[in-house]
Amino acid sequence: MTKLFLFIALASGLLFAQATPRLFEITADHDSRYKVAGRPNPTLILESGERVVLRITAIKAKSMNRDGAIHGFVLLDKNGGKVPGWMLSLEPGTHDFDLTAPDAPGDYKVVCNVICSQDHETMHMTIKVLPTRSALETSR
Ligand SMILES: [Cu+2]
Repeated sequence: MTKLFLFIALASGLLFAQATPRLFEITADHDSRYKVAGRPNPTLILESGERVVLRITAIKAKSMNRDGAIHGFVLLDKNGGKVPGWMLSLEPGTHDFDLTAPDAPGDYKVVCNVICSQDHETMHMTIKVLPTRSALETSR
């Protein structure tokens, strides 16, 4: 009886659990560049509203840090507005960040907001947000 109850609880838990978020490995590197594991360019392609985990390894660049952060990771929309929940302070080492992609499809830019070296101003990456598959299907 207890086992049956446990089975039902587990099965319904699985049904209602969200799909495991995709994991992306990113380096905020010593040369003031973002690098995405397995990709030639620092670009991520996400679906609108998708939950993701970014596993970011931050390695100190030449210059300063701010309150222990050696790089930043701030997502901006096409008007330069900061996307809520995407203002990360990167401390040395590897940390996981649970994030949700913006709902509005389009091209977003990640910038570093810690003056990490003389190359800080060019520390960028791109996040492309695509409409969800279900949205694509209903718009056909
Ligand atoms: Cu930086």
